[in-house]
Amino acid sequence: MSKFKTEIKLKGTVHYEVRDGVAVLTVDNPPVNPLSDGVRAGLFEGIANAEADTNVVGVVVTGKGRAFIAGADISEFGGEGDGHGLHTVFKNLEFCSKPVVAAINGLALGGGLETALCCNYRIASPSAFVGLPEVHLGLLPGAGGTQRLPRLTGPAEALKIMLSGAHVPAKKALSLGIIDSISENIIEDSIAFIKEKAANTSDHPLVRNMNDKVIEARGSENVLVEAQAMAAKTRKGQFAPGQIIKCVEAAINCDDFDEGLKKEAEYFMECLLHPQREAMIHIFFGERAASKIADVPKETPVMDIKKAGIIGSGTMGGGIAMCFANAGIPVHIIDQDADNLKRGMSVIEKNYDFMVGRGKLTSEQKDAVFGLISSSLDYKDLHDCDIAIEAVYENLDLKMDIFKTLDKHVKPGAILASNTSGLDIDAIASVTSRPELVVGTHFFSPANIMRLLEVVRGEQTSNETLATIMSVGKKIKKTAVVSLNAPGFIGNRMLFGYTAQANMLLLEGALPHQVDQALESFGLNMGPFRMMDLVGLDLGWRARKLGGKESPLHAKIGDSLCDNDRFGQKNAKGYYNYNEGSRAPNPAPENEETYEKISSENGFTRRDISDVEIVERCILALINEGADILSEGVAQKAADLDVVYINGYGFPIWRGGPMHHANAMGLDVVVKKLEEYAEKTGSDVYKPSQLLIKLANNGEKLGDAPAIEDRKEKLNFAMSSVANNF
Ligand code: 3H9
Repeated sequence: MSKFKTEIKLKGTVHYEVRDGVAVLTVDNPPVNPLSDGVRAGLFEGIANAEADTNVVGVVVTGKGRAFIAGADISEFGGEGDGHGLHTVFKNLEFCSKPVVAAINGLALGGGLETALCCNYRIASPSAFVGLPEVHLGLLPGAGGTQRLPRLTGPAEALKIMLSGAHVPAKKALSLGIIDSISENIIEDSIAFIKEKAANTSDHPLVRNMNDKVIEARGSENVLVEAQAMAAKTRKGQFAPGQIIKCVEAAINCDDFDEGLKKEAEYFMECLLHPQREAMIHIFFGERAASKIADVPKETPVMDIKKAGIIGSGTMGGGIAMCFANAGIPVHIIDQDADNLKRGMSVIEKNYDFMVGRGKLTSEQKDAVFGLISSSLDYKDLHDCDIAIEAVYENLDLKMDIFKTLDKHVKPGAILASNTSGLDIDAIASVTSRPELVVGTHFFSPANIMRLLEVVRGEQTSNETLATIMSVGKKIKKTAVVSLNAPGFIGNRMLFGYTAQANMLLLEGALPHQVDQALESFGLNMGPFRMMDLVGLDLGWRARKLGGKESPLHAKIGDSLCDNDRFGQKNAKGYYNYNEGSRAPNPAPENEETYEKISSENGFTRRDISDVEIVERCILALINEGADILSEGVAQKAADLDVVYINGYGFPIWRGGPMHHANAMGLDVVVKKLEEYAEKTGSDVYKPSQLLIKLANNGEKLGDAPAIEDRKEKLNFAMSSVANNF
């Protein structure tokens, strides 16, 4: 094999080899072969070489390793030039005078599938996946994908693929006409195939000329209307989906293929320049960076987790067990109560049955995955687990008792994890003989669905334990983010200020549905009052009653609703009313008397509050608390907070998370607005974080946590600025 020599250091390369009269171009840009500058240059030269070599009759394009090509190089977007040369490369590939087959050995995504669509033929290995996932990045397939895919699958299927961003398995891709065949022996078969084609025909198909399916869709609006409905439902607030639909409209209606390509390029550029693109790519890299811990070396050994144990068969325990089983890891659940355990196991089975009903699993797959979950009432049965995760309700004494018992029964060297949303991991670790193996794993409910996993690093948690948990997180398909051990960790601590402000707005004169609508229009999945109703208003109320504590100002209305037996969705009445079996909120005008009474008892004259004020006050509370979390070093970097908020709390991905949103607003503007609200409300919540002031003064942005010596104070659980609120 020979490598192209280039003078400037380019990223990635393409190996060129002639085998049996066929030029084999192998993209090599680990780990997933994006179309970086070196790959584009390599493809360009490779095609030119194949054209020039009279011994070559055809070309195979393939990828080295697990991917064919994972798309354009995302790190190049927003830099200088956007993938210079890609269109030229594709043109040369498409109009190569020798037939070309894409040997899709693995993932062919975005520009990767678009490469394959420029080839005359496509053969995939059985484990390959294809897809156009650009929508996840605020983009559209901008290298011909929106024009070529509809010509193969028909516009309706192409729109589904592009709007969902789904990875389509080879078998389905074959049935949709995206690929021509599947082969176990992909390189050899592709070489033989293209040789045979070169020998027997000069008429090699080009996707651009396959017009039947787009012409068939002409004159009917149905396909586009359905796509718009799908986008409105699944991608609320996003810019790219509408652009994708406009591209497919062009594919359907333009007689000239190149005219459609021109429109695609125009709509692509609008996406590229749109702030949503920057926000979504920030999250793409933020999610990947979150799993890398600055002071844990890359080469830290990772333990082999072959079996997991779960303590507690409630909603959380069951959901966590499903995550492990879904990843093929056997899991044993224990509970102290036989009825609870029976109920828990039957809920898990029902969840799997539901998936079978929806066609997401076959019954054989269900049997296999459910078969990985065993259960019993005895701690001793956890003896051979490599990790035991406690998932009982939030009570420090109870958790400490459980950890003492786990320490006795679970084999030495195994990790002991607590699924806590805010309790002190160091206190829990202190009762064991292995504090270095104790870690917090805060899953979000429903744990089998929600992607976020907050990993809580105790004072003594070892690097090996952390590295193992981050790797397990990836295996069970979670986005793991590390938090230091501090009250509320990252997510719930930020949430605290946000919901407290929503409650203050209620005291000052807003109504729950107004606050919810304003924040949902901003892009949140669910407004704070709907969320509080879902979680249950009685949790804090009960804790305060037990502790004989008075309601803090922001909790007075919620506590009063609880005094009147309004606990939220669980008993069909809270800030809203609910019909039996429905989660849809209905207005509760009967609450208004309570709001007025409590406002006036606490010296508030209720006033009209604008939607702008609602959004600013709630989101600024998030941002300001986030900046404190960062300045204390609880999170490693601002992007971690964004990843937490998007994956665990329904913050819109297209705004890039609260900290990215702050950077986009400009930190000087953020500080000014905080000062205005501090003055207007008299609340400390809006006293700008020192970190924000410093960064704003220096014209900088929120990024990595400050160096330890610059942090506000040496962190410990009790000293953290919000310790008293939890
Ligand atoms: C596009 O194609 C636009 C065109 O239509 C038009 C252009 C004009 N570029 O996720 P992982 C890195 S837009 C650069 O941990 P996995 C990633 O950052 C693109 N880098 O592995 C990570 O780096 P690090 C359309 C990329 O196995 C490493 O590779 N394509 C790219 O869990 C491993 O990634 C997409 O949207 C890239 N395209 O998942 C696909 N892809 O190790 C985006 C990955 O330093 N990629 N990296 O942290 C993915 O969805 C997943 O990475 C993939 C592998 C499924 C491929």
